[in-house]
Amino acid sequence: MKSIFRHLTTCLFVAAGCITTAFAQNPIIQTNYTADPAPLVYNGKVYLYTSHDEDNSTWFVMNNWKLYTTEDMVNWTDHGQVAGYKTFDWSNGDAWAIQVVQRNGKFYLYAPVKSKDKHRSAIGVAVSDSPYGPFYDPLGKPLVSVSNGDIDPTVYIDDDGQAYLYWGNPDCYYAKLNDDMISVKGEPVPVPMTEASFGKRDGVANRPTLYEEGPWLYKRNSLYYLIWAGGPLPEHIGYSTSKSPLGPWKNQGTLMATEGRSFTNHPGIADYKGKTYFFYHNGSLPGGSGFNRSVCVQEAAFNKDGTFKPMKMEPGITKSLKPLNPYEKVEAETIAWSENVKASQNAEVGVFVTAKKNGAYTEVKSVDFGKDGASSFYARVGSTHNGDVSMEVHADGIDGQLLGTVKVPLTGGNDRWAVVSTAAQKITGVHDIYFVFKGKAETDILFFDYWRFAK
Ligand code: FUB
Repeated sequence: MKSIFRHLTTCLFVAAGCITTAFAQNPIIQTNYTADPAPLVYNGKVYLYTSHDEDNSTWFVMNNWKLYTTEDMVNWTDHGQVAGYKTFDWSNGDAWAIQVVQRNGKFYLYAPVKSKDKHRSAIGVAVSDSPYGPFYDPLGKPLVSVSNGDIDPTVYIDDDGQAYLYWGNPDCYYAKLNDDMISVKGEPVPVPMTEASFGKRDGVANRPTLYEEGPWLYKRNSLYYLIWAGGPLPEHIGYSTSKSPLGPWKNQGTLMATEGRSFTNHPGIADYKGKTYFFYHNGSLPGGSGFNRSVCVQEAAFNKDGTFKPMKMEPGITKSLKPLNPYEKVEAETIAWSENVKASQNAEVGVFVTAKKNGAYTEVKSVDFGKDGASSFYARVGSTHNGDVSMEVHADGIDGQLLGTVKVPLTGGNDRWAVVSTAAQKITGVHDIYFVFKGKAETDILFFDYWRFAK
């Protein structure tokens, strides 16, 4: 039996016009509210950087950026916070939509944050030797600062090595980046806001076109795409194409119409293992709204002339691209789907998950036990409750075959952990695995850091 929430999620998508029998994988992160997805493909892995909407927000309360990775497009590993507005000494808030790009083994994080001096957003750049951070600010000041609308930077490095930075709301600007990626060539250039480039909007003097914000620059088969969030609110996703990264841009209409319980949307796109994936956000988690958003992904498809086939918000990707090995340590925060589980991090173990209530669970897809199967199961867990706290391991559903149950001891906090184990029921081949958390306490039933099976 699948849970009510999961059925509801699927029904939302059905109500939105997509009839499907597949169970939802969207939104792909359920353990925190995330927005403004910015994928980066590097060394065979998708690195997905996101904004982070604080719980119960009634405004864009966003302090840091999070990183999730996958190699199979269904199980996402939470790497916690990789940077925040405090990365920039000159900022005092508003960690809004970022993009990270890689050049010559260094990672450049372009970020709009509020400038203490200007009392408005400006765009900074932070650098790291690793996609996981830590990122530092090499400039100690904004990279660009031209207007009140300096948000939503996107960077594309063209085949000839020239990097382009686009950003802005309601005006859109571009600048060429120097090879150092932390300085611009010349002055930023405003993109002409014409009907031919971005469609027509009536009645708003400073927004004559549909372009609102959130540009994402992308190239495919020599065609450049500027994908953007379009107005009026609630936003849709529109896009424009050009034969040059500097335009002129040709409006190509709507890529994704308005839907999904958030008045903003924000595009990100990545080519991975022969497919093109389109990332966006909506408010589809429980408690979701325009300020409590969640990132989603689905495959993009193109017409022969290079235009996108328009998309609706769909349940997402259900088929894993690569089986997961249960005989190596797997982080508890590697998750395909979960309910009533939050992810957090501390100095002791890094990122871990907390089961918020009895019956909370996480699911990991396509776990390959091989021909022989496992004989035992190990997990690092902890709890602040005495007695009757346990974690059940099921195959193929929260009520599927019970592979084992581990008792979770009172360790006294999420900075104190115990490795527990149990004999495992034999299972062979590929299965979806569910960790179901049981306990009588009202909240914070248990903490879970990692797991593995042994043969
Ligand atoms: O996340 C804050 C703002 O909302 C972003 O800058 C916009 O693109 C919209 O998603």
